[in-house]
Amino acid sequence: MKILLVFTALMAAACSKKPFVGYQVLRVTARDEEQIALLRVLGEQTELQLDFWRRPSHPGLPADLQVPFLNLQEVKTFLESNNISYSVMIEDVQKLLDEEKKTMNKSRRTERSTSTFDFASYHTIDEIYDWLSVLVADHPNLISKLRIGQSYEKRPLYVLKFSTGGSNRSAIWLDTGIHSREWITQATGVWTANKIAEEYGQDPSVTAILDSMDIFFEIVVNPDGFAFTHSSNRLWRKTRSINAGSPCVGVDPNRNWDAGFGGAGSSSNPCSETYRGPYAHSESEVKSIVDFICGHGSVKSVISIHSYSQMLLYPYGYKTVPAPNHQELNEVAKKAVSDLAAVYGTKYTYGSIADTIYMAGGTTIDWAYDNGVKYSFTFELRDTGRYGFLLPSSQIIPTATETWPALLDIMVHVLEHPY
Ligand code: 0X9
Ligand code: ZN
Repeated sequence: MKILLVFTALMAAACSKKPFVGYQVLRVTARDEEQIALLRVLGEQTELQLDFWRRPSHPGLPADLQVPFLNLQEVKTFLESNNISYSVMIEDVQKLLDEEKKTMNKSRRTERSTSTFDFASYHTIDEIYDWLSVLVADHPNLISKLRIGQSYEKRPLYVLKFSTGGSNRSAIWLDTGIHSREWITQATGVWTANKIAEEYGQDPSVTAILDSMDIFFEIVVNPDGFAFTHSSNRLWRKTRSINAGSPCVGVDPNRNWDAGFGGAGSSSNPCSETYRGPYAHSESEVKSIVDFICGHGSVKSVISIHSYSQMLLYPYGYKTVPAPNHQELNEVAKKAVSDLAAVYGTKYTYGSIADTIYMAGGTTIDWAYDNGVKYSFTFELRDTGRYGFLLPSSQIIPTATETWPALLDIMVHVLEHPY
């Protein structure tokens, strides 16, 4: 194993990609608050280079922990000596990365010969950005592309605008890819944008929505992080901004919003995966959306799409008190997850962020909600951890297909409840 490890590590280093040979993802289930506290302390040992794919929250709810090969023994011994139960969810992260690469190359070969976009495959930022132009060119009367700002590394931040006219109509905001490694979300974004375009004038709900409202859709919210997941580290989550005085790069863009900024579930340590940033809206990727939504003035719904865990969530994440229209949000979520499950039987849980997953300060939908957007939701797409962030591309179309009726339920509710 060790020789293979060194060999593959050298190979990967030659292509300047972070190798994950022998890295495992452990599913860890804490039985009480004391064990949860122990897991949190474990996660803070920077020298162990651990990465919670899913953070510990409530006793009995599993946390998923990625551990480098060289620290596996130490971590497993720690868990065993504290009687914390765990199982191995992913035996070798690199194996899944190799599979993913192989499938992508195969699709790229066929695409080159057919010049069509393969919705069933993962794509680079250049491929997605090129496709945005194609989509706009194919639907000039429905779709336009806005540039709402630029990323830290100066990539354009593009938003698709679906509109059938009017002036400053009420609007629905959708976003995918704020966490760059959640590849199923950008892929679902592409499929969904195409679906909206195809269904206008066909599906009565889509037609009714777009006959009176606009939809704005930012598919690659974190383009620097996304480019980095392709070039260097497939499991990069944060932005790519340089942190003054720290060797660690990036801010968690889902802790950077001005709603409970710096509160529970976020970190002040630039080396943490949940680093909130030096101040609220420090990240241009976040600030550009803030300015756009505030400048627009009539955004009635924000739907922000993440993975994984199969959940549909609503505010709050930074506090445990129920949102004023909690009951209404709960009913919408209930119908949405039931219509989602009706497609292939995929089960989602739903509720407020704080109740359902964990406390998190500075998230997108809490900011939207506190700024007057009554219908703020966030999805955690497939799966529940078998593949986690490395969901095979064979699941892109099924995931997007089942998510569609849930999205429509929310959008129809917004249409039918003007405010
Ligand atoms: O920690 C997060 O930011 C979210 N989980 S993720 O694995 N996608 O990073 C949970 C926070 C609340 N959920 C959403 N805003 N989707
Ligand atoms: Zn996320």
